Amino acid sequence: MSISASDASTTSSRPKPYVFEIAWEVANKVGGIYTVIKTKAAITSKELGENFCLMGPYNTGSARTEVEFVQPEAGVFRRTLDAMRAQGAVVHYGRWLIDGYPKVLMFDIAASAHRLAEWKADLWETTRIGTPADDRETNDAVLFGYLVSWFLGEFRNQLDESATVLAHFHEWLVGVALVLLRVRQIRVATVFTTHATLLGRYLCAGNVDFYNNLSKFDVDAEAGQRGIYHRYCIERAAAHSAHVFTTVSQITGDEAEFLLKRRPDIILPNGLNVVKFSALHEFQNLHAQHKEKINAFVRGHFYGHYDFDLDNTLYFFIAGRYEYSNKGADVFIESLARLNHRLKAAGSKMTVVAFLIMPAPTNNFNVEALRGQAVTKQLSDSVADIQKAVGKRIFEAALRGTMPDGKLLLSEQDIVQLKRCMFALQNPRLPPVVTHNMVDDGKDPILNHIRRVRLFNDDSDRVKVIFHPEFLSSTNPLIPMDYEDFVRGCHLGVFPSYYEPWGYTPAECTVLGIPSVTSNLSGFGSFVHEHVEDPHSYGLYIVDRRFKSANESIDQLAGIMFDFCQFSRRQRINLRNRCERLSELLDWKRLGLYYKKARVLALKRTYPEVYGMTAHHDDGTDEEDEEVALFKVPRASAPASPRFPVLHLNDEDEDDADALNPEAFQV
Ligand code: G6P
Ligand code: 1S3
Repeated sequence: MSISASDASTTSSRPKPYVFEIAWEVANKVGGIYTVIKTKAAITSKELGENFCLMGPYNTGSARTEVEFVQPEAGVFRRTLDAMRAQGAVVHYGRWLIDGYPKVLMFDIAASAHRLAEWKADLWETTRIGTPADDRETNDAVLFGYLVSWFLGEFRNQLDESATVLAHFHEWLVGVALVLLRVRQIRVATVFTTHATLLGRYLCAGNVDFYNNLSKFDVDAEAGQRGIYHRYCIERAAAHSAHVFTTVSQITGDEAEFLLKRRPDIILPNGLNVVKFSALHEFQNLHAQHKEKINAFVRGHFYGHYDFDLDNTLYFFIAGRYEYSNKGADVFIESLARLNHRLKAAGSKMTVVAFLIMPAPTNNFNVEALRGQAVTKQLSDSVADIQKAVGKRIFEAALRGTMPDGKLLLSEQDIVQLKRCMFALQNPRLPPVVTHNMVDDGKDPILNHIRRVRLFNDDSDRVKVIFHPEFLSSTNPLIPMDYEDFVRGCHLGVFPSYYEPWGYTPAECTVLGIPSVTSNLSGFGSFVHEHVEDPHSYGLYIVDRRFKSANESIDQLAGIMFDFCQFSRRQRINLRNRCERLSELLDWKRLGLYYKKARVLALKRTYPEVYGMTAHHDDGTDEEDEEVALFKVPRASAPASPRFPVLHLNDEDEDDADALNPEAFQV
């Protein structure tokens, strides 16, 4: 079976619905939901055209730079906005400047703040969801919810009966509007996607054996103890009110079933907007180019201790929201310590520089980190000057027909200048493990872990660590690179998450052709396990954090990294080629079909007279479930097989099957 065009949300006989997608992260980068919305916009715009519109809060600087605000043309959008504006609501309309150029509506929460008490009272009266006075985030969620439901109610009124409208809500923060639509019986089909559950995130971060106790939690009590009962109520009400409830992975689906008490109707895996190069060597060249930029940073950072060979150095990294244990930073650091020990014991010539990129409160860059870059730059500038002077001397001598005397090429002044630079490069202190001054250095979990395992960047260490507590950007004075370029320049992304509904970071590595480690507790890891026959052969390693003890998982990860260090350059190049080939699996062109399915189901449940009734099977599944494709990518190096008609992975590159023995890194 394959995903077929027949499950599109519209056929020629059905009207094209108006589709709204609502999220806090529309034109507002906070985390992974921004990536979902932004990367998916192109295919959804292509499918729905002018009937597609995104909605988010207008409370960020980013909206002002990402959105081109205009007045809507005459029509239903204009009429709805006019009606709302006449009553004092401030709603901005425009186009989000991303692929697909979608319509966007941004609701000014602050401009309606005077109605907070009135709306909170109404929420209590109509839904019995009580919200405390001092929770700013919830207050904003209520204001936004009332504005969005107001808009959708008005929009519906402006249309004639035969028109259909669907609203797709992402995460609890925008859930209030969904609940209100149902309470007010406004005829709009609704989909709710939870990208993580509130309780799941809190419980996991708190040292709980989460997955073995999922069915046993007293959810109300747990939410109450954490002071999030009201938020939990909004989330649970939205999940239950939606015509179609979805999560981003099976593992979060299980979590939702126990914590929100509703099983998702459909799983919507997260995709990416995959841009393929016409020739494979192009992305390999990019790796080399960007690695050179990381090399430049490393030379500076390790000044005075730069006694390792960059040709035998590998760059590993973890990146993401700073959730120390949820994102697996704890397991990563512990495994690095074991890797260090194993590399030393094996007398390895390889050096690993491990980056941790997770934003935390800081007071800017630390002097030591800046000094390293400054003295290295000074040396490089001086060498460039001397080079010019020496060149001139050689030229002059040759012009006069004499061979330049090698000993006289460097003037006394050059030698003094060089010596001054070299003295400045002496560094009695070890290279810093963190690039910034942390606001709470003594309590920072990553720093404390680094201290505990004593990974202090000693000369004898084969594993060096650099904690960069700020997201990367090309304007950064230390590592002037955007995140994507940094990933391209690295060798291995390491994301051994404990709580990770999806996990974009390893998926992004795959699309960029960089091998990575994920865990079987991440939605992405489970997705790969289900759809790829031998993920290791594609440079996608899955650490078992579900059925192994923490100690065993750490050992497993240290083993994966150790084996990776044994690869030759040729093998790494092959692995990158294979990895990049998997990107097709993650393309929205494929995964966007699950979104269509969710919409079809919601439309059928809301407008059965237009879209037909849904047949419910005895096992609770709907007829649409049959249309979902089951495809499996064969093990790398096997020829493309007719058994897998959906995904065609041809071995048409220069991949040398024998050069890479997957058994070499079997764990
Ligand atoms: C790319 C480039 C090669 C380069 C290699 C380095 O494949 O095309 O020219 O030698 O990267 O790979 P490495 O894994 O050693 O960083
Ligand atoms: C969530 O963001 P997070 O990093 O807080 O949503 C992302 C998009 O669905 C998902 O990739 C991630 O696992 C979740 O945790």
